[in-house]
Amino acid sequence: MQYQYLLIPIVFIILVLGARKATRVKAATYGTITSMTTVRDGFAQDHAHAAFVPQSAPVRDEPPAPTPAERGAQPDSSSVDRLETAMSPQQPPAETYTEGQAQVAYDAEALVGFYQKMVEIRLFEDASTKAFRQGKIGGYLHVYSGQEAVATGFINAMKEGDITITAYRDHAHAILQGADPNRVMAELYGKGTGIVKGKGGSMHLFHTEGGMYGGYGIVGGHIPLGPGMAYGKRYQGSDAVVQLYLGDGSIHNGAFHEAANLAGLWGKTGMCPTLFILENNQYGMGTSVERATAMTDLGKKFESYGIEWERVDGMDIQAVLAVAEKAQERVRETGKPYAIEAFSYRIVPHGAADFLEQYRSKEEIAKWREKDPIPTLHKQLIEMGIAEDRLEEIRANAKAQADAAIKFAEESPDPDLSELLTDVYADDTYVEPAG
Ligand SMILES: Cc1ncc(C[n+]2csc(CCOP(=O)(O)OP(=O)(O)O)c2C)c(N)n1
Ligand SMILES: [Mg+2]
Repeated sequence: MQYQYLLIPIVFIILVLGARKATRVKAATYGTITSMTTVRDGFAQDHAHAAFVPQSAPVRDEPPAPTPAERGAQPDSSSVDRLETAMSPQQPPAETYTEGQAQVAYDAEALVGFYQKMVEIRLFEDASTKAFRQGKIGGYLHVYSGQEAVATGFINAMKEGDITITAYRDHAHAILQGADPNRVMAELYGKGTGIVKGKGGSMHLFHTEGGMYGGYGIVGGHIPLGPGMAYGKRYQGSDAVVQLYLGDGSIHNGAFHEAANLAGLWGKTGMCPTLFILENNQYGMGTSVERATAMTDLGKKFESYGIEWERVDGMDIQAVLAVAEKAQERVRETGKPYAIEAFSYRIVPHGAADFLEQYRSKEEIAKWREKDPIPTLHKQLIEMGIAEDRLEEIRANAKAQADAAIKFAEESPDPDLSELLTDVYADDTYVEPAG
């Protein structure tokens, strides 16, 4: 009978162990969704999925593939293979534009200009990341480091009246389209001098004077706006082209499929001049392309909507420049949508608040860093005979520009309180609240 007293501690231990397990599953589930997780990415994913598996799931004959949790902390090894395949010589090299009269030839001087743009963006991003980590920038911050060649190459192909629209990794697009870096930085700081008066922050930049129509934080949410604007422009008799940037993570969103379907359809009558620029940087937060879709050839998804596409090495500015020029003019001429899958990589974590990257290996990051578009172009320019000193001066000027932007942002005033109720409705429809 004296054993009955042992029951109390035994029951207590069972309850504690059970509660600990439940907490881990719950934390892991939320971890996948928010990325604010201390649990391993793979562990989080498994439990998030497990939470939605119906109880009556059919029994499979074949043994299931090992889950990321079973693989331990090792990242998906196929991510390194993917890099090899994507960049292998079998990939069709980007063509040089030779159609019609327009020959795109980038001599060393022109390339120095593109080098300067990319360095300015990189150092702006470095400065903003530092300020974010010092707690000076609120909200959230996603930088474009590693992907500079994509926007630099495509925005170069724009003509007066053309438009871009992108997601939240948008600082480069605004600067490349002529926004003042000081005012872009002030926007990140939420200051009244920011390009949208401190009301948008990092993810919602707008610079319509240069044709930049956002800056959107909801993944996939901006995609339908692209074909809509393109249709609107053609309807008004304009020959403008809309560049619609989207990430590999957003292509699985329903909004993409509805928008691509309409774009293909409207394109049949030449009414949808949209250039889809799929920035395939291999990951949507911590989820690799392999773990997001069974059909990983992302460009092919456009085919189901009658949209032609091609792939470019998005780490190679010269390749992007050539493809962009050709694609932009093709879309302008035909009024039909066209898609480019730009294979690229962010050499930094998803957001400036992220430090631990358990979903990709150091080896993989190191391999992609070898493809970093800035040192790559630097090397090419030296080989073309550009003096090292000149490139160093460009770097020093870009650093000074980024430092000046930080100073401007820090010295700028907060938005005036009177701005609280402005820009909520279009001015001509605004009605004073009663009373
Ligand atoms: C509708 C929606 N779902 C989830 C998120 C959280 N989220 C923010 S970024 C991101 C990944 C998107 O990846 P991708 O489109 O590849 O863009 P990248 O960050 O690689 O530039 C997710 C899931 C969100 N912002 N909006
Ligand atoms: Mg991505």
